Amino acid sequence: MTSVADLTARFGIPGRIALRELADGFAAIEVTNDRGTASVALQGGQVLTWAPRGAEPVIWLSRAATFVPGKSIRGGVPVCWPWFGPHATLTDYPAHGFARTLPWEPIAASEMPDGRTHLALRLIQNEKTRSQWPHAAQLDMEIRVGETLQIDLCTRNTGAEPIVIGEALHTYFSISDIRRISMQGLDKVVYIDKVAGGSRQQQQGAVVFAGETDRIYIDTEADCVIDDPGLGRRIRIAKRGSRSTVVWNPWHDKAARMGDLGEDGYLGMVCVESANAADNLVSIAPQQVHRLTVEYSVE
Ligand code: TA6
Repeated sequence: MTSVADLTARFGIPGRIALRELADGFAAIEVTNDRGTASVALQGGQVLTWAPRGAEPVIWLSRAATFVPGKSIRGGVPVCWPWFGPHATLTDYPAHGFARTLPWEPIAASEMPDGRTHLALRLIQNEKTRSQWPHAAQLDMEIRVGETLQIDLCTRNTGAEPIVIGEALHTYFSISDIRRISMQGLDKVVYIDKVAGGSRQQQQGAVVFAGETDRIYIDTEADCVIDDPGLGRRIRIAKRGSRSTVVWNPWHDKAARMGDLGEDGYLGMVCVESANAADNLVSIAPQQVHRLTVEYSVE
């Protein structure tokens, strides 16, 4: 593991890009510019926080989140790759793949002419990941921090055979109260309802929340917009290269069993995940790159 001092020497810009140790063996990149602030954990390449300059945080991080190497962090933007959800056949493999619990290495950090900050990180794979997923692929992420947040997740097939992946940017958004928000963008879209035994339903109108919600909306490339009257704002979730949108809130009972979501933490968050899951797995030809892009903005 490269030291914070070495990383600071390579990527730090005083007062703008800093490397910080969040906990023993757990480092993060902290970005400040005139348009916004963000932080990214090297484990999982996981965005932890983002706020446009002068605005309330848009990305939610649990007050009970723990920073333990190898354990996923509750909140931010966990990267689900190279599968989404439970492994298709092997129940002892980690849910949502291994990308979010492994170290990533920073490969670039710079300030852009338009005032945003650009970061690039690469997943460091190892024998364990190759044993769990014996395919030749490279996973890079680009993050652009400003008054919007743009994340590109790039899978390059570096082998000679096609590969198939499931993936998601499993983003936790900060809201006033899950019982008071609604979300536009998925009207008439078919979804797999994981709270109703995986049955397939069709969305009617806006998505509203009155209990545990865990849905994979399929064959949709639409923007979603979270309407939050409590905070007097709308969060737009735009995406490219993603045909699934996952919507999740654990509600009270499941949250209480999770331990790292905080007392009533579920009330202040909603996951809207830009994904390729279920019917929408992605096949990548040899030497080709698949890019999943999201851009979050506040209206
Ligand atoms: O994206 C929704 C979901 O698959 C839920 O079923 C729930 O498991 C959630 O992800 C969180 O998963 P995690 O492994 O981070 O606790």
